Amino acid sequence: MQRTHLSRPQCGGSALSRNRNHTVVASFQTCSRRGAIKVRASGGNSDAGGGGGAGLLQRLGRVIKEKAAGDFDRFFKGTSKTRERLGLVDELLALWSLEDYEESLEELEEVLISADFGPRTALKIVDRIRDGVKSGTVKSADDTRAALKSAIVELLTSRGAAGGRTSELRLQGRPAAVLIVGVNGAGKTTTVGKLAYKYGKEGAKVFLIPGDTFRAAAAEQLAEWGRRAGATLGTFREGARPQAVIASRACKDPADVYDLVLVDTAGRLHTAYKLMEELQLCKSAVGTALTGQPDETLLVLDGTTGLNMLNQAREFNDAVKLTGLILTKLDGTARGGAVVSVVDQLGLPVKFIGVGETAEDLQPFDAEAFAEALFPREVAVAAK
Ligand SMILES: Nc1nc2c(ncn2[C@@H]2O[C@H](COP(=O)(O)OP(=O)(O)OP(=O)(O)O)[C@@H](O)[C@H]2O)c(=O)[nH]1
Ligand SMILES: [Mg+2]
Repeated sequence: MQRTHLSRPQCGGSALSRNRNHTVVASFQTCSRRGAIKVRASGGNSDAGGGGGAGLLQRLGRVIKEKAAGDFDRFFKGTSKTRERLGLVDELLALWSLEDYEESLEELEEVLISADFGPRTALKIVDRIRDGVKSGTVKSADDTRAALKSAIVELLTSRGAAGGRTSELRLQGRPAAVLIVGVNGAGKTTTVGKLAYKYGKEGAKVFLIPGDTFRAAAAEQLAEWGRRAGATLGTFREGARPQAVIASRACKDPADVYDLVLVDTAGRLHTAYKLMEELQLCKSAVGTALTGQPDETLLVLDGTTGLNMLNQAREFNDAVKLTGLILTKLDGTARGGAVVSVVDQLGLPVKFIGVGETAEDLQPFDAEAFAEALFPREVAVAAK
């Protein structure tokens, strides 16, 4: 089937201008086989659902209140790369008509694929919208946008035994144990530190196991996080193997007094067989040192990675059977669309998102806020 590719560099550009209300207006110019169009969305003081459109800041404020998701501004920014590409969705919706919805859905599928959703997940989303059109629930561009968001929320919340709307960790053991895994530089140690801070603040006594014995600076980095979070750090001999460190007595002792044991591990390529085998030993060692399996085995994914995170998740899941994901660096030029694909295809829930480098920059994952951030109703910048 012949497909028409929409891409911003070929088809248009954006411009900012001021309207009579001194509101800065973002307008995107696009071309398509249906002719050139101009999608114009202005920020004002009236509600987004009305013609004038609420200012971006107002809308953000509303979502912050509704979701209490912390610093939504950074979360919003965090989907920037994906959102940049999804800007084309606005253009598509401006052209939406029931008569040629098939064409629009094909283009929508292309846009979703280009925004890192991956072909299978993009197809699934579009199929759900098509079902809505056929059953008469999706008639207009607004309905389509709503169906798009709810398809994404559904994919993010309904898959997997551990799915559901809560991002809380399931911590039942005493102490509960959480194993943190991921590729190099994904943000594992930082996330361990943030988790230690979060649970410490909630009253838990937290013990940190430095399972990264490769990098000389790794234990010191974890020790620094331990100081910040008020957590205790396990000790180890230089050159020790990580599984031995995890299983060692130094780490066993805490079982009596600590509520939560967080195990940091060294970064490893998901394709490095030997290192993945070692990770399996680390997981068994948690069982030996503490009580059975870790309560959670969490994969830390760098949010700027794009669809390659699906391969990473698949390999780590095969090796150590993950229970959830933590998506980091959403404050940067993240490509959040890919995570929808990971959740959809592996049935793993996103537990937390990282939105910065400080101890407090960890937020519970909120699927609805995420979908809202991907598809804001309009593109506008309120005047100062
Ligand atoms: N902006 C931003 N930076 C982050 C976030 N999480 C981690 N980082 C940064 O990413 C870099 C790598 O973080 P680490 O925690 O050391 O990553 P790691 O996975 O432990 O790395 P290795 O142990 O070397 O595999 C550091 O500079 C962190 O400050 C985040 O949510 N936002
Ligand atoms: Mg590390």
